[in-house]
Amino acid sequence: MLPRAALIHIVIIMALEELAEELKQAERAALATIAAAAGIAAIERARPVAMGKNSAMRGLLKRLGGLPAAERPQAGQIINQAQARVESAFEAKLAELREAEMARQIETQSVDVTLPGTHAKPGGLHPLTLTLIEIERIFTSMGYEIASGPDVETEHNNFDALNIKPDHPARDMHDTFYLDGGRILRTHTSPVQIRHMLAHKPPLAIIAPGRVYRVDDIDATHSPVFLQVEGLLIDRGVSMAQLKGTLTEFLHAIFGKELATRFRASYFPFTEPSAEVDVQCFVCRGPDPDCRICKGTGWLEVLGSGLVHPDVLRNVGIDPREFSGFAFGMGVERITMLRYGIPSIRLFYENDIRFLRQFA
Ligand code: 2U9
Repeated sequence: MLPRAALIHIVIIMALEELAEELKQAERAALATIAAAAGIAAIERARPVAMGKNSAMRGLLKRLGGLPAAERPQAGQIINQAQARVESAFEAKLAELREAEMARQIETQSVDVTLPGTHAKPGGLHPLTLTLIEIERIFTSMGYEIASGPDVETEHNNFDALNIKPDHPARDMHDTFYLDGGRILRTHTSPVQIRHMLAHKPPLAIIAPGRVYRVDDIDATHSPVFLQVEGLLIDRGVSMAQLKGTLTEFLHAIFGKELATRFRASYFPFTEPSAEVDVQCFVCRGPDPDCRICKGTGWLEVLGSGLVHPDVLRNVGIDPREFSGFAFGMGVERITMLRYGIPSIRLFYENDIRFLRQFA
């Protein structure tokens, strides 16, 4: 009979040998799995098997507790060394497979640098912008400056200062967008001229292009938002003669010299006398009772104008005995429709590329 101590010793040696044998097998199996992986997907699938929490090697580490304390450090070290060999084999194989994959991609995927590129079509300016630029060019060439102001205005600047009385139909809720705090969306760009006259002494000559707002249902010729250009010239001795000369010059520049123009008496609260301006119908060029463009009149209305009302001058501190002036206004959509033969105002806002391309 062996002494008890010797027996224990033998049991320990056997346990160690068994562990060593299992470790060898686990390492061999892990290395074989790694070596057999034929692609990146396969090696990634081998990762938990070779070195995951539930791998055979990790299982051996858990069994260290069954060994006497004196044997544990050495046994642990042996297992860790084996695990390190497996991990470095794994990383080497992964790098090798990645390199192979990259080489395969370089081999099979090629860029044909001689192929034509994708062609970016150049854009163009919107027809309203084209007309606006042309109007601005004509008036600046005559010495006018371009002025601007806010879209949100006071009732005073938009109405009172312009001699539009509180009972005037344009003040009606149906025409004007009223905002909180007594403000409104300007219904014309005239308040820009009011602001300009308050800030500058005459003589002055400005045009005021900008967006204006009116409560209106949309149809072929109406929109609740549209563009206006208004003009104002104040000096000593300004009469209807200068107004007529200036606007005739403008209309010849924008519609062509061959079309006749005419001035018709009219009424606006802010001008006196007032005149509306027509150009000869560019379609029928004369009274053709069947013409649908001018409705048989032979004329197309394009501008409103007049001599600035003395009360309007007084409202901004200009003495009407010393200075007089003329003013005019036009709708940019209307001018653009006539220039290009565009049948509906809606086309300007729909952004249909087939429409817009024709102006590029
Ligand atoms: C001041 C004094 C007078 C501007 C004017 C018109 C006549 C006119 C319309 C044309 C078509 C508006 O877009 S439209 O609906 N405008 O008929 N506008 S005189 O008169 C002014 C402006 C400012 C200080």
